[in-house]
Amino acid sequence: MLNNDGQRPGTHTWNELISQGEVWQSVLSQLQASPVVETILKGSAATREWVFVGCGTSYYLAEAAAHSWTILTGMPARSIPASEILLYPQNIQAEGAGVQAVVISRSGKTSEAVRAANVLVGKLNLPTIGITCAEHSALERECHHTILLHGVDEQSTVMTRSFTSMLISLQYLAARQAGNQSFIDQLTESAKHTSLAIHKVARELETFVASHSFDDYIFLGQGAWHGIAKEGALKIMEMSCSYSQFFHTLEFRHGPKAIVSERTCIFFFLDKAGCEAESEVLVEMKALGGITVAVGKAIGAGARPHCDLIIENSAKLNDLASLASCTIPCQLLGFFTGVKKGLNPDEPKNLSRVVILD
Ligand code: F1P
Repeated sequence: MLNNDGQRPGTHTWNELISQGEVWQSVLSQLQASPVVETILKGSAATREWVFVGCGTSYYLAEAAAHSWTILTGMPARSIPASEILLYPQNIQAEGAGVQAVVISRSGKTSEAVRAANVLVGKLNLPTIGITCAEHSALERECHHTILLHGVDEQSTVMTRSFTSMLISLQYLAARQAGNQSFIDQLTESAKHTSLAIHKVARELETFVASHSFDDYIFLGQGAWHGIAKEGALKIMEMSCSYSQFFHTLEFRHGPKAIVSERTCIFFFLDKAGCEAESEVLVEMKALGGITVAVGKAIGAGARPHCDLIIENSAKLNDLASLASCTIPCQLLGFFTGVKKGLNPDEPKNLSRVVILD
């Protein structure tokens, strides 16, 4: 079936999604040669706390970036939806020196993100960095410095490679702040590994979607992976108009597991620190009849027999360097589910590429 421009449904989204490994390699090269990155690093020597801000996918990115930042630098970091800064600026508690704001926006045009940057700079007098994939943006005009990623932006409404590229960019910045060249090397390795592995993962997800039908989707993650769980849930909603939710993995036992059935798809992001406790939840949910997907590197022998699908990251990489790649199976699940339902991921229902408010 072809859509009105003679292309298969989701062509733009597919091409952007499947290009992530190559694009990440280009992004890391851009960052290594970026004068803006050097200026930011020089200017943040006295920074004691980082605040990451965004909307939608970019807010979930902010959450994953904040966790990554604390793990890599040891500094406090938090994520805030842009709307909270607009509605409750007094709650940001950012008085005093040493707080650095980072506003994340693929388009650089989202009204709430641009307005939040204006409040951070003007009202709260905070040094504010932007990161975006679009040139000459309103966000860039509001921020003191802006990291602009070339060759990343999408034609599609749904964010895929822009999410993962801006995430690894912020992880790169954190690693540079911490003088952790080994982690930067791991990011480069993750990009190369993803280029080689992404088509195999795509085939596995296509087969999985073709052989199952679900009423609802659950994404479970702890720590930095909770932001990935939120993004996974959003991809399914955006690309396939399916009902999905996210929880901290261990929180799922405290009531929400009531919905688990044979028609519930449950994604578990298993990281080294939490895998033992998270795997116990996986075994329990399988026993309740749920269909379980394990994503990560720490899928232990105890969990494996209870997984309906396992997507394993490269054994050579540490967990955090694989954080972005954990998003890809969710993007693929949303894409193939949307196409299976006769939808066109390039034209998601009800959505606009950028939310512009009057
Ligand atoms: C943020 C956003 C996306 C969403 C849709 C509308 O965009 O809310 O998360 O998927 O594309 O815009 P941006 O501020 O990152 O451009």
